[in-house]
Amino acid sequence: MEYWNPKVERLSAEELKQLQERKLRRLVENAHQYSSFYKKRFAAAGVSPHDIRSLEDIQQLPFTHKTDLRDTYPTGMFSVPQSQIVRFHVSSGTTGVPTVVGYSANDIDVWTTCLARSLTACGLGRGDVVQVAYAYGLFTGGLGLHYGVEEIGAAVLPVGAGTTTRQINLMKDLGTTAIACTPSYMLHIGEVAESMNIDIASQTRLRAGILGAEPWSLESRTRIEQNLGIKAYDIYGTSEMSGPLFTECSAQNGIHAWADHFLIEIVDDYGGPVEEGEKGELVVTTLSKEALPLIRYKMGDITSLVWEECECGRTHPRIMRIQGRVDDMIVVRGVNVFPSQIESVLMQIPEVGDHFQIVVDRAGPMDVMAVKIEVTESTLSDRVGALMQLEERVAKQLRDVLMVNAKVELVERGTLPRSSGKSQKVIDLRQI
Ligand code: DLL
Repeated sequence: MEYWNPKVERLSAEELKQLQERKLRRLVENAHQYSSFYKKRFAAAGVSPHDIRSLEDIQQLPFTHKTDLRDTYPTGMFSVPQSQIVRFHVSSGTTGVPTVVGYSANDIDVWTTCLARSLTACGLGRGDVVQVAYAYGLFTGGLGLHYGVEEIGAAVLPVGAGTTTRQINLMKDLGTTAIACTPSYMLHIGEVAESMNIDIASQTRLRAGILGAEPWSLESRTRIEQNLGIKAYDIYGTSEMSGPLFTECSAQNGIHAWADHFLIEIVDDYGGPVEEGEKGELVVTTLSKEALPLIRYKMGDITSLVWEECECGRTHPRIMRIQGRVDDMIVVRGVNVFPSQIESVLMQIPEVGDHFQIVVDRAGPMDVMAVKIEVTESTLSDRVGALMQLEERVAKQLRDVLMVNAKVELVERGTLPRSSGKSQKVIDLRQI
């Protein structure tokens, strides 16, 4: 079993918690001293740095949110002078004001170290060729992974997002052994390779996918692994935390969250702690970030956390597969529906292709939900009766899980939009 830093990756839970406690106290003192934003926040909540002695005391601190970053756009939450900033990343701002993340030189080092540990846990190292197919630029995926791959001494192939045919040719010609991209783009690369008569499993050296930046189900993972003959590792991170940071290890049973740099809490709808292993919202406190420290930042992602030692020997807590976002939830006729539930059902049905889209609209006072699914040409050329049976079967399986009716529409493979980045699975026409 290979580790990047065996000593740190195998500290006991007790040692890690002590380290977190020390770093938390320092973080809160610094934030109070150097950040006018946090100083005001602490005052409004009636809490002073002296109140924070133990890890449990974190519950006295107020939460922070994406809206805080937007309200203080562009750099109002930064805690260091401009002269210490060595890089910016900026979110796309599709839902309003963009969020700007600044990095000190040390922030970049910590980010790269975390990724070096993670990529090593995915079995990568010297001799590997890692194709980075996340977008380079303001998005954190491309540059983040780029430096992580260089750190472990592997060769980086910085293709960036898109140019799918070229991705496949380069993968073949340069002997790519791992690719980093979104799971939906991985599926798309698979289908384009097929149309080029290239069998990724037998005609390339690809053996690992470092896939994340969007929710994906275990069933999608199985499809990707079987179709492409690779191991598909989940990678998690957000621009506010730095970018992509944590991955699964060879056990593929949860994402190792490096606890010496990040303190993760899972909270319920009311902000209270949940029991270990219970589902809730992920809340992050950055223990090492200098330029933009986050204290109890509500990430919006739904998951659970376990502290048990992993079979790989790493002791840091694991974030279990992200189930969706609190703001992803669609309410259809009063019933809460998560796109990830739909994906899970669809990906278990062999006739259903890899791409689907959920369209929610209003018919008079009623919400209606349609699920468009791609099927192969050979399925579409089946008898009308057989097609109707398939639609009914899918609709029934969806209803059993969602408790609400969905109209199922079969469409030809290649009809639904493809993305080289995060895919948009839900179109909610009620909001337009
Ligand atoms: O997506 C950073 C990243 C780049 C992660 C490359 C992984 C790989 P943001 O654009 O800020 O940052 O989006 C962060 O994406 O809050 C989740 O909702 C979602 N997300 C990221 N990774 C996963 C994952 C990057 N493995 C938001 N599973 C997060 C599910 C994920 N959702």
